[in-house]
Order: sequence, then C-alpha cells, then structure tokens
Amino acid sequence: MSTMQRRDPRTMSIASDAQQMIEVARSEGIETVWDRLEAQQPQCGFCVLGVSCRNCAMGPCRVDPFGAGPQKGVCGAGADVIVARNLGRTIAAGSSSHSDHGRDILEVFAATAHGETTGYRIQDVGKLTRLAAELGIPTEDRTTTQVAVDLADRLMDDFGTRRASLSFVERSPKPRQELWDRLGVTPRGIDRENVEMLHRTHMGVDNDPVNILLHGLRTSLADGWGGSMIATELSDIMFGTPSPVMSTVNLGTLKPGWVNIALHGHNPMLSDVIVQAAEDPALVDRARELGAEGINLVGLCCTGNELLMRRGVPMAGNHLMQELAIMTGALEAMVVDYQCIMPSVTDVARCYHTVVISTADKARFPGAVHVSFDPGRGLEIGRDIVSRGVEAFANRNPDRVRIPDEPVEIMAGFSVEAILGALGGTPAPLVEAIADGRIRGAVGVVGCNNPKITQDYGHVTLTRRLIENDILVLVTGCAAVANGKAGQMVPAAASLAGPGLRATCEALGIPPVLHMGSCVDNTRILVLAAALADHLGVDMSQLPLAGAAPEWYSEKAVAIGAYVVASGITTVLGVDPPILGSAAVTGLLTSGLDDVVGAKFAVEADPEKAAVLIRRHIEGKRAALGLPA
Ligand code: CUV
Ligand code: SF4
Repeated sequence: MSTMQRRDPRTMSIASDAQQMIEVARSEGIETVWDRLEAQQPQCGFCVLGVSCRNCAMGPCRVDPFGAGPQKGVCGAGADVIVARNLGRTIAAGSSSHSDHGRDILEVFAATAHGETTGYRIQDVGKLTRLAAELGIPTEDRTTTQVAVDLADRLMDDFGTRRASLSFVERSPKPRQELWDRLGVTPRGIDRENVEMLHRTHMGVDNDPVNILLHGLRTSLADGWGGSMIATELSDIMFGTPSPVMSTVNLGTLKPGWVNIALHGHNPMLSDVIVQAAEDPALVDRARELGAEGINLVGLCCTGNELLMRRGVPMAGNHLMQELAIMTGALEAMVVDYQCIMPSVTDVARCYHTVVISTADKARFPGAVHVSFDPGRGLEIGRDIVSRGVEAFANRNPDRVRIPDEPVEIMAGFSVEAILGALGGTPAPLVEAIADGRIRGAVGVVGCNNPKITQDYGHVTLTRRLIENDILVLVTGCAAVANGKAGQMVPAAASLAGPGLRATCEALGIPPVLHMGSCVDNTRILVLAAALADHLGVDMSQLPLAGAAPEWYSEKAVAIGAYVVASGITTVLGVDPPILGSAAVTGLLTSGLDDVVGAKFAVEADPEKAAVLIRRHIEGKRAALGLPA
C-alpha cells in the first residue's frame, strides 16, 4: 500500500467526492480497489495480450509474444486461436449476464401475469399492447393479463431454439437483417448462442479464429437484440417507461440525519418493491423513533440507474464509489442483487455499522445477510430489507459520518418513447437537425469505471468534446453517472454545447447528454438508431453514429461493444482488450470488420484523441450520405 499512500487522489478520480473519500480510506487504513490494483502490478503480460489459455488440463499454456519461446499450446493452438477463443468466452459471459438478468425479469413478469406476485403490476399497459401487437400477439377484446401471459410465453421461446431468429431482430433495419443472414450471424436462441460459444471454444472444436469471432458477433447480437432488450422492455412494462425526471447525484445524496439505504447491482425487480416498502408509514415511524429524520434511498451502479430513470431516486455513484460509499459512515444498508458488486464491500462494511444484504440466490456474499428474493412475497421481503436498514441506524457512530460534497442535479429518463415524445412523436425533427448539420451526429458513451483510468476522466472529457462539436451524446451505465456528477446532464448544460446542439437542446429544454438508462438499456440506443435508419431508408452503418466505452472493465461491456459493432456502429474503447497478442484478431476487429459489418473497433486511451477520431468518423459518414460538411 505504500506507493498508493503517495499517489495524488486527483490522479485516481476527477470527482471531488471520490478524492475526499480516498483520503478518508487512507486515514482509516481501509483498502480500496486502487490499492489492490497497485498490489497486482505488474499484471501478467501474457494475459494482457490474451495469449494464455487454461481451457483444458493439458495446459495451462502460453504463447511467447516475442517469438522466442513456444508458439503453440500443448494441443497445438496458436496465438490466433487462443486469443479468439478467449474473446469468444468473454462475449458469452457478458451476454449470459445480461440475458440471465433478462430471464429473471421475464420470470417475474410471467408470474405477475399469472397473478402469483405481490408488489408487481403491469404499469405501462400501452407499452404492453404495443409490444404484443409488434410480435403478432392478438390484443383486441383481451384482458391485460391474457396479453401478458402470451407475451411472456413468446419471449420465453427466445431463450430456447424454437425459431430461426429472435423476436426483436425484426426491429433492426431490413438491410441489416439481410446482412446478418448472409453472414450467418442472425441469433437463433439466446441460451443457444452462449452455449454454442462454450462448445466451440472447448479444445478441438472451432479452430478458425474468424469463424469463432463471427459466432462471437452472433452471441453478442443475442444479447443486444435479445436478452438485454427483453430486460429493458419488460422492465418498462412492469415498472414504467421512463420519462424525463430531475434528481441528484454523488455521495452528497446520502443525508446525515437519515437512514440511508443504497441499492446496488443491476436488476430492478427487487429494488422497485424496496422503493415501495420505504414509503411504509410503520417503517418511517420506526426510523423516527430511532432518531432519524426518515428513510433515504439512493442508487449505485445500474440498479441505481434503473431507479433514477423511472422513479427519480438519487444516485450515490458509479462503480468505483461502492467501497467509498460505505466509508461515509452514513450508510445503514447496502442492498445488492448481482453484477459489478465487488466482493470487498463486505470487508469494508465490517469496519462500519453498514449491513450488506444480498438478495439473489445466485449471488451470495460471505459476510452479508442473505434475504432470498421471492416475487410471490415481494412486498413483504422489501419491508424486511428496509426494516434491517432502519434498525442499523441505532448502531451508527455519528462521529464517523463524513459525507463529502453537496449533490449535483441531473436529468434522467430518456427512453426512446420519451425522446420521440419530446420530438412530437417522430424522429423527423432529429433527422432534420442531423441532416442540415445543426447536430453532426450522435454518440453512445457507455460503460464502466476502471481503476486503470482516472475515474470519470474518460467519460467526462470525451462527452464534453463531443457536445462542444455539436454531437449529441447518449449515455448509460457508469458513463451516465460520471457525466451527471460533472454537471453535464442538466438542461443548463446546453451552454457547454456547440451552437447547433445548444439551440436544439434549449428549444426542447433537454440536456446535451441524455441519460438512457442502465447497461441493458443500451438496447434503447439500438432501437433509436434503427428508427433513425428506417426514417432515412438506410442501414445503421450509414448513419453518423458511434459508440464509446472509455473506462470499460466488465465482460458485459465486451458483449455490448460487440453487438453495437455488429449492428453497424463503430466503437472506440478506452482500455485495451486482451487481444493484442494476435495480429489476425486485432486486424479483424480494428479494420477487417468494416468490410464485413460496416463498423469496427478502435482503441484510444486518451479521450481527447478519441474525440477527434470519432468526429472524423462522423464527418466521414455524413459525407458518404451527402450531408453538408
Ligand atoms: Ni451495468 S457493467 S460497472 S454497473 S457500467 Fe458500471 Fe453498469 Fe459497467 Fe457495471
Ligand atoms: Fe493448452 Fe490447448 Fe488446453 Fe488451451 S486448450 S490449455 S492451449 S492444451
């Protein structure tokens, strides 16, 4: 830890709440993610390049990237196969994570349709009806329940292998569907593609790196146009389709005299009933009895994004804030579901009065209290969890409470429905603004924090440079939280944008950086891109669009990047993926793919340079469409 003690917190995060809490961690001697990254140095050079394999017990094997040592694993696999297999498995892990989340939502939706849950209902009947009609499910003269049961059945099928393609693939522009068919990458079943990837990457199955990578695209498409999209759409139906809402963000959302409960992870199905439970007068009374002013719920990571988008619940922070949030000494409970929850949170919580409450049977945390989620008793479980948070308030040590900073305002809630609604129900005004050059294009800035990058610097800098140059920015996940903390997500932030984007935002009263939700909600960006392409009668790859994941860390982010590129949108990564040990794989992803799917990956760690690269890409797409320079 010694070198960490000397590192300037301003090189670790640009967010002042994080910088202050890093000092607190040091003074208290509590280890953080940054300390552990330091302790791992130097990280394995073989793994960094992707040329290590432990897929079988003849290994583990490594290929010498300098050519002197072995060039093949024991089975005979060279660097290209090893790198491609590793990447394929990473995509499958990310895609499986999103899709399993989607299935969990679908199961609760199905149980709700059958009247077997408490605390759940169909909130957006209009969206249910639209979705059913889209999928050819009869809606006339039928009850909401009947339609919901059929919709659930239909989407359950998407997880298996009963049809030639997934339900939502038809939402993509026709030329894109035809391209996927020609390439043989149209996803068939959500589970199937993931399982097939595990099969292909077993020793001695798919030994052609290009063939593996094509299936990698298919696997990712089963996430983007499958599992994740199901998660988004059904969450909207059950919890409400987001519409613009004002809230606040950063650790200042924790309130000194209140019971503070943070909801962390990714799945809204339990957190949504917890929000209902926190309004229970009996629990609020109990909090007051213990001397608190009330119950304050805040979000972390993507569960937080789900709640912020739909209910305006304040957002305590993104990925790298999870340990620091506990160190405020003001957090009674951290309720976790799954994904991106560091195992270290229970270690940090042990130093405070914070109770960590795990809720998913598939995601257990030694040291946490486990309250098993059961949608049949949703509300009751929600109350139990909130009550544990309330009771923990009695153990709070007021002398250890250090809440840094005042919260910053943020506007969220930009579902596709909300964006089209603001535009008068059609993408036409946005397409016109892009066509005449007031808005040059749009970029999805998405993904995580990674301690290898100064926290939020990549997200905030890239976004700032893009909006300054009249490029509309759509954000999800931790990128959204980063931009929110930096004050770039309120309508007044239009003044940071170039003249064309600024005028458009001011006319509509919206920020130049639109919060579109959690990581599964990147599918909203796909749906919007498809709507723009259809309106212009072109493919998505022809639009002046790009994706960026400046601070990505997770396998899910790799799956997202892959489906975005496979959908025709070039994507810039801020952290090297472990592929550089294979010239063939690197060449395909960063150049060859352009000829195959009309998009590719680029890697650029410096967000200033990434902004230039993206602007050039967007101007190139505009020129090809004959739009004014
Ligand atoms: Ni899903 S995947 S760190 S919380 S965005 Fe945040 Fe978002 Fe990455 Fe995780
Ligand atoms: Fe080594 Fe081949 Fe086994 Fe991988 S699959 S561990 S390269 S023998």
